[in-house]
Amino acid sequence: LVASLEQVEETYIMVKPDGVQRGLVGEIISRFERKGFKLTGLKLFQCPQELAEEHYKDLKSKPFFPKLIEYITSGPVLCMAWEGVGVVASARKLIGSTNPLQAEPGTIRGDLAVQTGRNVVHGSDSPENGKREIALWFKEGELCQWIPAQAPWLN
Ligand code: RTP
Repeated sequence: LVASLEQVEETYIMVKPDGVQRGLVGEIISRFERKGFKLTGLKLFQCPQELAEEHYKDLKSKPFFPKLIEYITSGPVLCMAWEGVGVVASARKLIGSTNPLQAEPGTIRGDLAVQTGRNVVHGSDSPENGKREIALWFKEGELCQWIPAQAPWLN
């Protein structure tokens, strides 16, 4: 009942190349799955330069932008779309602060990372950006709307 009164949102979560290389894909998927969100898209993908630049276009003027693009395109990423009530802010909490040294223990970055430039995972920062980023990284046929048979409270 509570859930039906709140807004169902979508967020784009991405395991960055360092997370894939370190074998953290399963661990990171598990955290969102166990929390109770619904996976609606999943793929391993080598990100082209243009897509990385579009995704991070708001950071274009930052001094670290070229290094960021180099990092994100350095190897495959795991692209995910997740759906649920309050999923955007909740996923950001599960991920933790941008600088992993400031991220709380128990968060993904707090538990698994050290450097800002190698912070293993991305999560959309607003419902609008969640929609924008899912549309940017996935084709329509790659997303799957489904009703979990054993967990109708997730619908
Ligand atoms: P994300 O988009 O990846 O979830 O990260 P965020 O919102 O926590 O952080 P944002 O400020 O949007 O930065 C995006 C990504 O750029 C890299 N970064 N490097 N000073 C630096 O070297 C620096 N600052 C940011 C990080 O990979 C960050 O996640």
